[in-house]
Amino acid sequence: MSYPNPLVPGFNPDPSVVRVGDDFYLATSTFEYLPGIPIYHSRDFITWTQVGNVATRVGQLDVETVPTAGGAWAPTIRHRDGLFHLVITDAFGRGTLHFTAERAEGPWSDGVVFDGVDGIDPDLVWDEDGTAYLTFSGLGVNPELPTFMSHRGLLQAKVDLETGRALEQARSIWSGGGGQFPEAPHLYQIGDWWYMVIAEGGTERGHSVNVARSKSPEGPFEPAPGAPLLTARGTDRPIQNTGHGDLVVGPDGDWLLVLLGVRPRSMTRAFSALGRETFVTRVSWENEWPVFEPVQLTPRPGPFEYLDEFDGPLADQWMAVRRLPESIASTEVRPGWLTVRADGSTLSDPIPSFIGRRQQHQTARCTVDIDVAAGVGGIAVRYDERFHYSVVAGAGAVTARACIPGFERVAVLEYSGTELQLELTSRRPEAGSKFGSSASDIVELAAIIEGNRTVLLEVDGRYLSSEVAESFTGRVVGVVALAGEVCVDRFAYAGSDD
Ligand code: 6LW
Repeated sequence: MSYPNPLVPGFNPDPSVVRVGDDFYLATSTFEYLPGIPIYHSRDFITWTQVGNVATRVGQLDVETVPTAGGAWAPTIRHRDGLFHLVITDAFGRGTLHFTAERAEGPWSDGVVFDGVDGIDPDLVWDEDGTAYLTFSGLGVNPELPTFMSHRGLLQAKVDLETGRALEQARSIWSGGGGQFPEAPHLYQIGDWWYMVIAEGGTERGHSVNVARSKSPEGPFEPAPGAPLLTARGTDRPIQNTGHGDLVVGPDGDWLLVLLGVRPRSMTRAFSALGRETFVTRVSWENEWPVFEPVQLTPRPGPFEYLDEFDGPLADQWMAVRRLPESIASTEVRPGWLTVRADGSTLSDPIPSFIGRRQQHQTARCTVDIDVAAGVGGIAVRYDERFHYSVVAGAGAVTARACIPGFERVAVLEYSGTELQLELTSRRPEAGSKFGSSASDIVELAAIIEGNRTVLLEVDGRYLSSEVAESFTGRVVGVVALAGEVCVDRFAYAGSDD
């Protein structure tokens, strides 16, 4: 059987997966976005449906003030005695956290902060006696500690999950194979061994998977021969930056590794518009060591479409930045419409009046049918507060704006009506394009007024890519409000990877 790759497309890095009977649940990182930490469900490992989010309430994550690229980093999802457990670092926020839920769909608990755990990328595992071990990367992300931004390899402490207290001083258990940032540990008891799968080489082109094993969860750990065991570095594979994996036994009984990667367009200098996505690869065993197949590109056949008409509560896929979507958006104020309220912010602010969903395909067209009688707003694609493109209407004009740090391009079309369609398209650069051969995509910002389509701006997409923008996230496309209130009747998305 072959599985689709990307497995979960769009901004879905640091995947962790758990099998419960015949069901699989997968969680990914969301950084400064809320709701945080989506949970995807599958039975066949092919179709993945988002069934909820872990952080749906104020206070579960402290992302209101986190810097760009801070927030929810690198979950581990596990299941034991009828309870789901998810550990994660809220980087520059609450710290390393433990959430539980009876159903993966939620509700999830408020989260307990691990006391005495100074690092990122926590993994949770239990030994035969039920002792819980938290294994993590010793990268200090607490500015109040002297270890801030230092790296102390892979650390481990026994923990009390009730109180979140570390039961011992964290011990060093491995420093990896010499690559930058040994991180993302996951521990498993398989046969006679405890295996530790880690990432190293940094989450960019140097990324890789390494493994060590021991007879005890505490070590000593013996590194696998022939590291790195999986990497795309220096290759022309279409999926790059592969690493940060989690093992699971798939539906057919074979071992699989879910991991992150990017899909850059172009050659050595290449840009990945969608950010870090979730992929899968097969695992076999030789001499009691895992052997990972290179990650193959097998996108699902397109086109992929959805239409949100806002006839009920906001779908789980909608996210806002450093706040919950319901703090600015409602489908009840005007039933059947999405109303987004402005608060004086713009897309260049850390907390914009914006809610959006992941761009999941390398070619994508998004449109909103919008009513701007009571405000100014429109459609936007955001990587972070420094990198965003938008087209908004209201107050007598349609305005397209492309912002990257220190540069802003604006195009204005006079328009005094109130109902129109705004469109944002990401398309493959055609041969001989004025943007050159290494653009990730070309982004078009357009208005459709009474059937007439006007392209206001056409810009190089590479600035909103994983290689250029500062965040660890990916593209999020949605609705922005700049003044008053704007109402959206339909949000339509059509994407393809052809
Ligand atoms: C993640 C860590 C990493 O926690 O990026 O570069 C962080 N390394 O593994 C965010 O995805």
